[in-house]
Amino acid sequence: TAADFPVELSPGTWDVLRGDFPLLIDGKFVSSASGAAGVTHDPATGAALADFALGDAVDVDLAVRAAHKAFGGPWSKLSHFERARLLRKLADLFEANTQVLAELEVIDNGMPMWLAGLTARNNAELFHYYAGWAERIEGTTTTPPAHVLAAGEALTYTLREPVGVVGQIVPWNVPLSMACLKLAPALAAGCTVVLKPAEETPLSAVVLGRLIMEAGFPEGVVNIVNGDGATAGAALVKHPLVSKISFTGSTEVGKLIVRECADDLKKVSLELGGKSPVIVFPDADMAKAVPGVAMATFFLQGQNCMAGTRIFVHADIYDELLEGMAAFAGSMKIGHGLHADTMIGPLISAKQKARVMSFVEEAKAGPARVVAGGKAPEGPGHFVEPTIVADTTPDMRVVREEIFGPVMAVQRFEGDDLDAIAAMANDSDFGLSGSVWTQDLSTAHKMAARVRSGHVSVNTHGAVGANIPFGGFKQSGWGREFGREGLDLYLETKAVTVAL
Ligand code: TXE
Repeated sequence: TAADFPVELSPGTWDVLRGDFPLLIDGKFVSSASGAAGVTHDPATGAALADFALGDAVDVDLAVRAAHKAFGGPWSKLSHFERARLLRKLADLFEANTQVLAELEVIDNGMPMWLAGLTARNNAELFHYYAGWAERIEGTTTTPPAHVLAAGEALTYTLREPVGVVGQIVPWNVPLSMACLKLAPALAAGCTVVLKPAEETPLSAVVLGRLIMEAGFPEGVVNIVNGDGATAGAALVKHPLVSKISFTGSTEVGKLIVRECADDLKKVSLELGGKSPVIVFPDADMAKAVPGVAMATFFLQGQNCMAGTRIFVHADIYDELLEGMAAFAGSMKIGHGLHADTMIGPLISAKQKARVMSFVEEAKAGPARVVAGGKAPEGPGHFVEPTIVADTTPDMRVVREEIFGPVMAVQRFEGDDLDAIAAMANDSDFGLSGSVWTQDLSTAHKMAARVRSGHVSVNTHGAVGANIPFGGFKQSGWGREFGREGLDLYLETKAVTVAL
């Protein structure tokens, strides 16, 4: 009811909330075969939001078979241009439904409204962007070596063909964006999809499914099965008719998926955890570095794979930066994401809050110092204060492990040996993102080259978008999403040689 929310939801959101949250299989919105349903909650209040159909292996099998049939059906007869037109129609529908999609993300995931609005608009842009790539999928021509076929007597060309049925498994931290950034390139490439959203955040994917059908995608091209990871997710990974798995989530489950996919050598792309370095040099513009570095960690409550959580600060500015960031963290408004001025929303669950607080309590025991935050306001919402742990050392758990919460670990460095600084920053199993803060052009580019991560920012952190390839070095993943490389994940190259 309206009393469950601190701010009035738009009528469109109420229409969605008062409806059903079914599965989308073969173009139809259906209950799960078992009749099972899950309940999703607002992480800011604990209030139950909606029941949703909870799929399992039976539903996944139906969805995969529908996707397989569609792959060989009318979908494969559409030209690249027709696929692009459908993607553009979907982008327009996203734009028309931005408010509803943003509100659903806020109440199901907890993110602040300003961020949900931004991601809803980014998703529309993403569909436009990959519509452009759909129109530009093209191969090359060449001739085979003369000792294979005589010069002038042969021709080789390449075809770029869709991989097939793709299983896409996404997490709860930015639910709709994760789904869209996987769907858009797969559809542009001509694949068909079974999407499994995270069980914590099932709502926006159901609206996404309705918009996909409204845009006119043929039935079975996109199937959406909400369900648990260990049942629906695992069944999708194992299904023999699935040609590729694209996964975003924990490193642990990523490794499990790789092992499962080894059996039938499915293609796999992975976007996993991070523990990204932020390196602040003594000449950094402090007015920008203070909020910029703080937000590198606290953006999305730190439930962000790109989060910059290992902060290396030169001794000359260590105290000044710490003081500035502590004041910034203390000023961040914590609350329900629907409030316009909320900067820090709740974490996704009580479990995640407990996990994050275990790192904070360990840090409080010393020898590091907690200089901001460090507390979790009493429930029912899963809030944790933005927390800064200073004087950390490389071996501490708070420095080594992905926390996925608003907890920053700060270390001091001295000198100007860029190789030594890079070695410190690269001392991690992960390599997803990172940033360098300096006004010296040479330092900036030299450090960008030395940091072993898929994305490095200078004087900002984690600025990604539809056209910027994104993915991990080391244990942060396989492959790059976004940009042209994001499309390549869903295409096979076939060479055709013709003896003339
Ligand atoms: O992830 P899981 P969880 C990290 C972050 C977080 C931790 C745990 O550190 O604290 O992971 O989060 C599905 N077969 N990231 O437990 O379990 C699951 O249903 C197939 C980083 O939520 O990996 C969901 O859809 N699928 C990250 C998705 O995997 C399975 C984002 C992610 O859940 C499965 C999220 C299985 N056996 C967490 N088990 C990032 N890179 O952004 C689970 N799933």
